[in-house]
Amino acid sequence: MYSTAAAAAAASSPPRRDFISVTLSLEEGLGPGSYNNSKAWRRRSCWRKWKQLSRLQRSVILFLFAALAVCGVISYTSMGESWKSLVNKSLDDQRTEPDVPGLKLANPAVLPAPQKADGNLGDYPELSPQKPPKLPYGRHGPPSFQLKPPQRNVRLKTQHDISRAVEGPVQAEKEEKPEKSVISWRGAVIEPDQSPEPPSSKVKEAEKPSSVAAEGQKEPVPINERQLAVIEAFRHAWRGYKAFAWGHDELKPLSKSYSEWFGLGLTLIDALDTLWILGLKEEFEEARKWVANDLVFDKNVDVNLFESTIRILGGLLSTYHLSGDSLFLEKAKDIGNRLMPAFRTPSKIPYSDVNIGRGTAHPPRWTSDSTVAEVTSIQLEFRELSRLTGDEKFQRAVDEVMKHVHSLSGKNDGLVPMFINTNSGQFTHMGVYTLGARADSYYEYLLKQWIQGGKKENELLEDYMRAIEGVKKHLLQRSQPKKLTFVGELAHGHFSAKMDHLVCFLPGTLALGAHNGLTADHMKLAEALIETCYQMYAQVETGLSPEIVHFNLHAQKGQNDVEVKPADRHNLLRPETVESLFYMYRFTGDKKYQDWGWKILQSFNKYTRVPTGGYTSINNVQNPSNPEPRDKMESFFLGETLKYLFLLFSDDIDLINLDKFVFNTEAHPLPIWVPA
Ligand code: DMJ
Repeated sequence: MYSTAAAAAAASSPPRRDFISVTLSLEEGLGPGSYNNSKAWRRRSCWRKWKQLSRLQRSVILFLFAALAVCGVISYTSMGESWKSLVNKSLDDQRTEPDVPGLKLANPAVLPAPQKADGNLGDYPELSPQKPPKLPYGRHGPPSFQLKPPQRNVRLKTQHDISRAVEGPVQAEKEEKPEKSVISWRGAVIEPDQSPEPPSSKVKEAEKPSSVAAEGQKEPVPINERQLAVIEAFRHAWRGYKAFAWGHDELKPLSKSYSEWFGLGLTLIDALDTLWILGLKEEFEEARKWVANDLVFDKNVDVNLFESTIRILGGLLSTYHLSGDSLFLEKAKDIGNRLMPAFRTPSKIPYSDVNIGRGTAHPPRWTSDSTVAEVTSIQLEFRELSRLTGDEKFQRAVDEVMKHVHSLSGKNDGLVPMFINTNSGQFTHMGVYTLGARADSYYEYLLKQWIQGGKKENELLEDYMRAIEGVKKHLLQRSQPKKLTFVGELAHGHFSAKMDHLVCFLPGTLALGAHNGLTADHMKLAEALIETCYQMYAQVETGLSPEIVHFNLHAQKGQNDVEVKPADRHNLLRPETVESLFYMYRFTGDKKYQDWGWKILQSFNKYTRVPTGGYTSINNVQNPSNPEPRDKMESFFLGETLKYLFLLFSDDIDLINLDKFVFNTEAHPLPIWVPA
């Protein structure tokens, strides 16, 4: 049934205007007594009415429907876009303005140098800032990290974005009224005194790395030929270690055996994060298995507190950060706890040795002194362990050492003697000042702790700045004939033109300080010193540096700047020069530093490589026809030397970004704490 109005309309069939069909429907629906709203009736009725329309009317209606549908789709899409941009905007508002430092001048060097977040969030896994711990490090607290797993096997020949550590967005620090200022490398006036309070040693809540994230989206950075050469060298060294020394401390590549120092698989642990950074997945997995199944610290063995901290604790912590694998944190906690008895001394200055099975500690047999560098170069690791575990005792113990040393008399313009007594807490063997063995990493850790803690611990910075002034005043000299700037030693007022290879950490540290906003002079000095360190290789017959050199202060015909004494002409495959080359290249982009590193690698390959696997220390860098192999590959060759070479040859500043990581003195990268 349908209404009379509809019938009339159908009968006359005049050309209709578009609205007619609507009118019909209304009449139908509202017609008294004619109401039938069954589905079938409605379908029939509509169909009839449709049929009654002219072709033109139908076309117009269809056109209108089509137009409506198109409008609907368009407005839906644009709403989606504006919704997305709204959401993005609000996310952007929450995060720091992206600012990736360029390779050449990576940081404009203004204090407080911001802890830069990479601008391209797409590079990283989802950023998930973590809950800031309560008051562990002063007002700002430690940073949150999100870290990537190795995402390639090296065979792919890409750097991908393995080991690129990511922290949550970082807020630029608040500007505060300067009290003291320093002129930065780039000429800006900087303000080191960011916080009136030193960080609290109270750690109440544990900090964890973020879970391992998904594949990164950034274009992989291809591995270049030089990096491949480092990987090849590493594999060669690893092959020897695996075949003849697996699970032992050091490889003896000539005798195809091993030596033990602590009996804790030192080389394997030292090499874990290098394996990760080089992208050697299979080897990493194998090594991980050994750590999981065979690494046991419950052993009646004496270990050196410093060496086991920088190599084992440092290596485990950095591997934990890079891989996100809690196995490494568990092991780090275990060794950290076992090292704590070292601090039970009358002065709280730790003993040099700890029995990690018995929980006892003692100084060396012949003295109750500890080495200054040793007791002041365990801080980065113990502080990080506190941050991760929430257990304040680790940080408290090492902070106390630093505070104590800060307040001690007996320094010479910031330069420290080499020994400190564990009973009295006083410096001993006064009057000898060096940046070499027994003092070196004291200076390195002053700066690095300051960086690690977010540049707030002013005493550390003050001590560092004062010490560098002390170096300039007492230890810097120039050699003849090439006028190389070098760091000598001072013994009871007498200058000695002797420089350990160990001192070659200094250019890198100075450059790192300049990058973090310290004075421009430091960068200039770094440039001069790295030239000298390179000459310690270049002026020697094998192209490898001896352990110690003496510089000529007076020009003599036909003489080099560098002199080597018979007792000092060994080379232990040490890292310090390539370490500094890495920093210099990162901060200046000057390719000469890569070229120098390349020459050094070639010399290592020529004179220290053992054909059956591994590399060896040598006794005589001055005799290319017989460098006298020593039959020992130190763990730091894999932990440091090859790692720094690999990083030196990389143009990817995110491959261990120096605004996010600080390397411990064994080249294990630890996160920089970022204000929460
Ligand atoms: C490493 O164990 C560390 O770099 C330490 O700071 C100094 N000695 C060796 C490398 O030379």
